[in-house]
Amino acid sequence: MASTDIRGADIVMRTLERAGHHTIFTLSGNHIMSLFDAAIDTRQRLVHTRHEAAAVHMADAWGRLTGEPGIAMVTGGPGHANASAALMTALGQESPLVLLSGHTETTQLGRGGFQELRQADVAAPMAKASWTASATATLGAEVAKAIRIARSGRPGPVHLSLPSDLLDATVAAADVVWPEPGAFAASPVTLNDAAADAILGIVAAAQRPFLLAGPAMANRAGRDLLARIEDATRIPTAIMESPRGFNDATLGAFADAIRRADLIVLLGKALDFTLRFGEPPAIDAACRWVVIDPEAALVDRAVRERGERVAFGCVADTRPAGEALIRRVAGKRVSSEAWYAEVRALLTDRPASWETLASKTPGKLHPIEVFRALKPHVETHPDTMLICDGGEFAQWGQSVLPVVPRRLINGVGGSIGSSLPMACAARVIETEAPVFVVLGDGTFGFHMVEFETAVRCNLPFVAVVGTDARWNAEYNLQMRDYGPNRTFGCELLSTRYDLVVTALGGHGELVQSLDEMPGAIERSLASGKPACINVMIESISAPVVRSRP
Ligand SMILES: Cc1ncc(C[n+]2csc(CCOP(=O)(O)OP(=O)(O)O)c2C)c(N)n1
Ligand SMILES: [Mg+2]
Repeated sequence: MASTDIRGADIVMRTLERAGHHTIFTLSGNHIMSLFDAAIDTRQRLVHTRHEAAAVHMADAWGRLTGEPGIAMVTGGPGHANASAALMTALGQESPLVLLSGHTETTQLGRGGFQELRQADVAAPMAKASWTASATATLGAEVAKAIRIARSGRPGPVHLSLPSDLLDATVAAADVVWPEPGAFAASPVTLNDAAADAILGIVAAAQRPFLLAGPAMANRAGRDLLARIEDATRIPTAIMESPRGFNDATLGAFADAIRRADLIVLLGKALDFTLRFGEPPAIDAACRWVVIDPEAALVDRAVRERGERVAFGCVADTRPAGEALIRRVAGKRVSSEAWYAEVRALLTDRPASWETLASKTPGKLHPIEVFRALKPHVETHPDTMLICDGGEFAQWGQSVLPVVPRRLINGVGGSIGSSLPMACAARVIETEAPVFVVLGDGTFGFHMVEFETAVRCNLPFVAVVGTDARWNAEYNLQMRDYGPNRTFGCELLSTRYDLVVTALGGHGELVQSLDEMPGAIERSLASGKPACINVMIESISAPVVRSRP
């Protein structure tokens, strides 16, 4: 090897470094050991996990919290298949990430190569783009392209497979196609002044406009932008990021607000099942729509669904479009203060009867009691991270705990189980403020061994598990749809998850009465370790809020 030659794996690592990516969530495997070797010579931090899906969930959390694509790196075949499962959550939550998967050598393709799999095809339906690199010299350019696509338009996951022979091969340094700095950057599509003025004119003509944003806005920058849109226009806004749609416990009596709207502005929010496809009676048949979306296909879809009710549709990226609306409204009043106040009251509405809810079962807490105890700790620090995951228990959390700017939920993809890996990534990003996870006992099982990752990498967080010994969300579906005599296959054990965490080197607490909660939280935070507070709870269905009569 001439001294001016460079190995494919080094091209990949140096490219990530050039792009400012210094943290990689990974799990080792034959096809990517050259990348591990190359990482030694760069400033890359490898956070290595216990399951490839966990690595992708960590990259997903990174993408949502930083706005920059998280990087996951896994081996080929089964490693890639494990990892791919987690892409759906990132796709649903519009989270930018790049999954780099090792891959059978190109010389073995079609010959029954080791762990040979059509990897790009596996990931394709769950990614914005998915392909296999084709040459060593252009590996850097391909990585840059993956990063650029992940951040462009509607953010999301991108997959790139890296055949191991291309990573091992060397090429003359002069032949390497290094990406220009601009190759990593997205080119935002802005909303022009004429379009912004037209939209504001339509809003001004409406009596009860309502602006809805999608998951990509469920972060500090997005929430800040929506608050500024509300200040400037007085159009009420909401982020729809839950598969429960109108019944998202965070949004209070949302169903009663949206039903009254005569104009809905979709700012990067897909018209989909969460909006009941915009159909009556959930939404007024006469309601008009404005659709601003980064993807032409989604504007077209909305027009197909709502026909001539779509008063205006255009392709633009969400954030620049929001900024354009603020700039162009320039102090003019386009929405009524009374309607704004009415919607805000509905969204923050919680039944008065909740104040007196309490456990009726000795040895168990009502979910609301758990979150009342946790609430002051979530509110203490302005940078607190809160991650909610699972079925009924977490829904109580989402309705009682404040929507802190850095809150993650599993999201529109409707998958449970990502929260423990996400807490690890959250702690990599945030070294001071508390990181809390609230999750069900069934959900806890998906990735509980990531507590070992958290202990090993010194990533403390506090996970509050509601143990009702049941997949309660599904049990509730059985009760509703098939009747109390037809519940089946949803029972679990009251497992000592706190002892599991202790065995993995973390801090464990068992809580069976309300008075044990404050001490358990305080000791968990003070332990400085990844902690699990295992709370025995009554099995209670999730709250659904409707406005009071
Ligand atoms: C990956 C995945 N598998 C299964 C489901 C279906 N599912 C949704 S909620 C739920 C039950 C969750 O149980 P648990 O975490 O114990 O919370 P609980 O409802 O009991 O509070 C299940 C099985 C899902 N959404 N995602
Ligand atoms: Mg449960």
